[in-house]
Amino acid sequence: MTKRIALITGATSGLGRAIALRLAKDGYNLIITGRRKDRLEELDKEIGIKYNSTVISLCLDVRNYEEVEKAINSLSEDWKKIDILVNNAGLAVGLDPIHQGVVDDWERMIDTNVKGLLYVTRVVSPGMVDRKSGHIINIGSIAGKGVYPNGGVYCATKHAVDALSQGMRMDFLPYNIKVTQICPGAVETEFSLVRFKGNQGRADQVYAGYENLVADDIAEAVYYAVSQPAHVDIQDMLIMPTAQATGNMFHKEE
Ligand code: NDP
Ligand code: 8X3
Repeated sequence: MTKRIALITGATSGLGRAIALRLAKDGYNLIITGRRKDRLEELDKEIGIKYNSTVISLCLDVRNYEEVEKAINSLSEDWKKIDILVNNAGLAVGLDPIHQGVVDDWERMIDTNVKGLLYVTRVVSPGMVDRKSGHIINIGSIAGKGVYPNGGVYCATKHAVDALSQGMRMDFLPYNIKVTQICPGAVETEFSLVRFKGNQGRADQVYAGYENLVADDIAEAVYYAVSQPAHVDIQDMLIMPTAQATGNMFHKEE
């Protein structure tokens, strides 16, 4: 039997990297993407050492439709038969009230989390429709289920992921394509370092005083979703640290 193929966006760090390793362990061949070429090369090497899985790296920025289309269309016909698309690439930039918001931060979040997800899906999904087979996993967030102060724009992008996941489920219904949204609470990755523009002290504070999730927790959830029988679609998963109730309500030990 030929191996199944999974394309993971944002595989150079955090959740995407952990998901790539988890799916490689399960025998998938992988297309890993991200902007940092050195990180893609490292991951490709690590997977080659640990698992019997073939990897193709596509260095791309999901905000650039032409780049996304060209990279995916450059794949051989066999590699274009993507079984699983994990729309993971995303980020928060800044934590400011709207009246003090940095417009460039807003553009980066909206362009990456909403338009980037759409661009990749637009290029990959027609093949799934033709084959009447496929599984799209969108990484949403607790920020797509509620809103917290100063995070309005990031939360809006993740609410958009929630809406797009529902819309995709409707549009792809006749084509036997599963759509799963996985919504994590706080996971310690490079997420907060990116949000606070390299301020390690502020990033560390996000994860201090309680037990946060780790990327492997979410990778296991992805594995669970893709391992279900053909008739089962896990539509939505909200996965939180035990010590986190909402986007901004934590029980922290002082
Ligand atoms: P990381 O910062 O560790 O990883 C983000 C990944 O996204 C990197 O691989 C990065 O790759 C990629 N990425 C960012 N911008 C682009 C772009 N323009 N083009 C291509 N790739 C891009 O954060 P996480 O792993 O935590 O984040 C992954 C997803 O999980 C995001 O969608 C985030 O919103 C979501 N999430 C995270 C939570 C958390 O607490 N950590 C909780 C809930 C959801 P590169 O820089 O190489 O391009
Ligand atoms: C990332 C988690 O709590 O910053 O989506 O919204 S949070």
